[in-house]
Amino acid sequence: MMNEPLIITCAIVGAEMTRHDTPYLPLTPDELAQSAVEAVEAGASVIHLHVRDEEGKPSQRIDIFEEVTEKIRNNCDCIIQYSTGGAAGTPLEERAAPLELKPDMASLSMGTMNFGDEIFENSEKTIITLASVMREKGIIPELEIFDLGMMETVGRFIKKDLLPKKFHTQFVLGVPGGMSGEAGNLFTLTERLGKGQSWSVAGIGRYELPLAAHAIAMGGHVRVGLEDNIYYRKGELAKSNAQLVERIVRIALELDRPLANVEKARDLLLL
Ligand code: KMH
Ligand code: ZN
Repeated sequence: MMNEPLIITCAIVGAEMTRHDTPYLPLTPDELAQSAVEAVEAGASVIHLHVRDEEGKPSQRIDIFEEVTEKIRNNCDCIIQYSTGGAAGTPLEERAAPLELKPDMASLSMGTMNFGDEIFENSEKTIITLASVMREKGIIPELEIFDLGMMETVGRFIKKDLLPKKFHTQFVLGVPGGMSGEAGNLFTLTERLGKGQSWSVAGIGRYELPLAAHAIAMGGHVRVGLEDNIYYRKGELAKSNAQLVERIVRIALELDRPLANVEKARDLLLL
């Protein structure tokens, strides 16, 4: 719906970026929590969370997820969505580990793909294992779609009752190995969705801003953040996650999309 409140998800760190790429990347539990809280204060209602270990490396350690979650919860209300993607190559048991903490939501990638020069493995067994742990623990999955074929997998899995009939999708476009972030690809993907399914788009790198603008105009939702894009504009690094969220808020308000507060976002995402 064109005037439906806009859910902004902020992907605050991811697994790929380093301090060599940008000095503004939050890494420690305190930095991650502060960056999440700032993003929520700027207008985000969902935090897509990866964490890093003491060396700044991507990690799926439960204790770090727990610490960051507690620090975020102590300072703001938001939907916390754990990554089960981890970094390319993270073993399945590690990817699933933080689900023990029963976050509100978790990401669920819907197929194997090249991810730059690595392989992001999401075999049927991997997807089914993660989906069934989420179902068992009452965690809402966000279906991460990087390529058109992954939409077909969603359909097949729903038929087999491996996924809920009503679901929320994140189209992640622009990963080398997946669909690129041209607007036409977003149109193609959204046409495949049935009525009433909610969707959001995360454009990687230079695709982040134009895809966000398209999604706002089309009635979808938006993900931004340093996981996906470290630049505010060409040649100028974003100084924070909040700065990226603030721009989306300004565009949304100009396009008459009110912002979803956390309660509304919970409602829309069926939490
Ligand atoms: N880091 C990527 C290999 C997710 O969070 O679920 C996978 C990813 C997806 O970021
Ligand atoms: Zn992620």
